[in-house]
Amino acid sequence: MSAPRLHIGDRNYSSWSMRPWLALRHGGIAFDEVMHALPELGGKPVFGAISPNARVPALDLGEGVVIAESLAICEWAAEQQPTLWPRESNTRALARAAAAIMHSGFPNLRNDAPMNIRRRTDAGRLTADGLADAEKVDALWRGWMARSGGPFLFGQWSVADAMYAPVVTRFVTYAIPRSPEAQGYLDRMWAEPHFAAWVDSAEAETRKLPRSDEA
Ligand SMILES: N[C@@H](CCC(=O)N[C@@H](CS)C(=O)NCC(=O)O)C(=O)O
Repeated sequence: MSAPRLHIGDRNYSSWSMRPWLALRHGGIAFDEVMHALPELGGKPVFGAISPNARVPALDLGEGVVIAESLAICEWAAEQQPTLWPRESNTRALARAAAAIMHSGFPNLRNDAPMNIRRRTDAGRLTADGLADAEKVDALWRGWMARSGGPFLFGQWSVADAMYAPVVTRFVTYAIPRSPEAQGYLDRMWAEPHFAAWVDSAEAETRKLPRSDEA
C-alpha cells in the first residue's frame, strides 16, 4: 500500500497546510507530500481537482478517499497515533476545544496578519480588532499552560499546538506584543525540530505572493 499523500500550499504562506503536516510528522506517520502554488488574491479556485473543498491541505489516502480540512486530517493522524492528543480525558477535551477555537476563530488576526514566515515587519498593520484577537490568544495560551504546567499548551506537544503553530509565526513576523509566558511558548515552539524543519524550508522558498509581501 502506498503512503498517504498530503497536498500542501507554499510553506511560507499556507498556514492551514502547516498544521496537519506537523501533526503527521509528530505522529511519526509516513507520508508523501505534494506542493501546490497558492493562487494570487482574487484568483480562481485551483484546487478543485485535489480536494472536495477545493483547498489545501488535503490528505489522499488512496482508493478515492481524500480528507479535506486541516483539523480532520489532524484527527486522522491522531487515530493512527493517539499520543497526538493528551491522555487524560478532561485535558483531551480542553485540547480539542482549543483546536476547534483556532479552526473557527480569530478572523481579524488571520485577515490582518496573514502567515508569512520569512517576513519581519511591525504590528502597525493590525487593526484594533486584530490586536484584540492576538491578546485573546495570548490569554488562552497562558491559561492552558498554567493548568498543564507546559511545556506546550496541554503538557506534551499535541494537535492543539499544531493548530496554533501558524499563530506562533505571526507573533514573530508582525512583532505582536506578547506576555512573557507567550514568549516562552514561542521559543519552545520555534526550537521544536519539526516546526524548525517547516520554517527552514519556508525560508528556502523563493516564490512571492505580492498580496502578502507588499501589503
Ligand atoms: N478550513 C480549511 C481552510 C483551508 C484553506 O483556506 N486553504 C487555503 C491555503 S492556506 C487555500 O487552499 N486557498 C486556496 C483558495 O482559496 O483558492 C482547513 O482547515 O483546511
